[in-house]
Amino acid sequence: MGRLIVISNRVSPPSDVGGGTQGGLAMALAAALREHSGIWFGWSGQTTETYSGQVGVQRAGGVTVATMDLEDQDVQEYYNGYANKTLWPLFHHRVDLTAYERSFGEGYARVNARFAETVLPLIEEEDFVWIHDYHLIPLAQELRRRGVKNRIGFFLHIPWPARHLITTLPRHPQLVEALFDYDLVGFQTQDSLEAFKDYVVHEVGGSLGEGRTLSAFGRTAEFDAFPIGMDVAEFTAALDGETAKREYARMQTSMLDRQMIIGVDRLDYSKGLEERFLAYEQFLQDNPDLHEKVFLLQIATPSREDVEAYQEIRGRLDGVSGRINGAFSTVDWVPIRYVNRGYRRDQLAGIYRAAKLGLVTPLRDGMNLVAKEYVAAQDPEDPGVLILSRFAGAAEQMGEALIVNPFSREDVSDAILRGLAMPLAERRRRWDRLMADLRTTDVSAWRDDFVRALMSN
Ligand code: GDG
Repeated sequence: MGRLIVISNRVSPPSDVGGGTQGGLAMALAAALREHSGIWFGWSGQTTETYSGQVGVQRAGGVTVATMDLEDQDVQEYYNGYANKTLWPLFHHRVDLTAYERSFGEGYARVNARFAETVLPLIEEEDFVWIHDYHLIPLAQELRRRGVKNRIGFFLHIPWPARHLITTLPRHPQLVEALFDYDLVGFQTQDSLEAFKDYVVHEVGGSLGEGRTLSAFGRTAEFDAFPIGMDVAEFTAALDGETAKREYARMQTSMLDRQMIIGVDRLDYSKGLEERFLAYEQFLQDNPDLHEKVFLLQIATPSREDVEAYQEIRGRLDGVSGRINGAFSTVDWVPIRYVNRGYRRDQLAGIYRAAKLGLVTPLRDGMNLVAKEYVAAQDPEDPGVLILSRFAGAAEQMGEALIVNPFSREDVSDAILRGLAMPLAERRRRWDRLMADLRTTDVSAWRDDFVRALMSN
């Protein structure tokens, strides 16, 4: 059997992941590669004055990691530009934040061609290639142009947008056509799969075929939903470790018998943090008797700080949290503990466990692994309650959470009240079902399902 070659924008050697602060994608890929011999290829995160095409190779945790550097201009146009100022906001339905500049599109095409050129000598005849996320949609097309005949799969970690929104993107048919150079394309949810089919059928005259197949642009490929899971075993082990226990005890001491509500997110406008703070303010207004009895700990790790929209949301969150704390705090109670730094994964595990409620309210999210981690961290005898946005991909699987509309302050405020008051028997019943599903649909199941489908033809 051929090797698995995973390609993503950035790579994170698996050995770093345990204590690191990587996002969901890195965690999932590290887990996927732990069991498959193969190569993980991507951008090193470094820039050079002129592109050299040199590959740095390193062995880490049983995986061969190969990286290349990019030029400053590449990072501006491809990464900060087309990926994070055009595709990310558009795919998260933020047309108002979506910037289209010709140079971004050119940079995106150029860097995808560079990825293809650089990885090409590493691909052997029997290998399977698995490409990840919106940064690299045209990569299969670039590899095919260079004669690659291997099976190539693609997984989109973020949502596929509704038809009328993707059509606001200049040259949208070219972007979609590039997906038909893959053998298999995976989305997080049925919702994304349906939106994609809607586009293919109604916008470019494509058709639905047998099983997973879709035909358009004179080609046929397979498309399906493969909801990503978390690494339950790794997380449970972290939870049993000294660090998690120490962090749990530290939180208990600092809580002073108050109930903690937890939010953990990359500081990103798609995560609905401002709306969450406002909903929590509504809850404080609606429930004066609960003042000093609860607090919200929001951990928001800075992200993509070179992009203006991220600087703006950070400024707004400072303002809103400061205003709420100014209005409601007492001498020994602050309603929002707002923290702009990352924590080790095992610390996070202990913090999640100490929280009575997990508040996960993105405005739109491919999956959202924090929702899953919160559930996995709970004490089976006395589990907390997950409040989950209907617009997170995770809501398709996690119906036993309290599902809310993150745009409605009343709805979220009511769910907080309901969660705090939920009887133990109901909490256990909901948690048991959520946890059983987390185990059967964990990250290994996700990887195996995708890789099996990619390898069979
Ligand atoms: C993309 C999609 C999809 C967060 N703060 C810290 C920290 N984290 C970890 C969490 C979790 C991960 O980052 C975040 O994953 P999410 O899934 O919530 O979100 P994205 O980063 O936006 O990921 C998303 C995912 O890809 C996978 O396909 O679910 O929809 O947007 O694991 O725990 N980790 C540590 N310290 C922190 O401070 N160690």
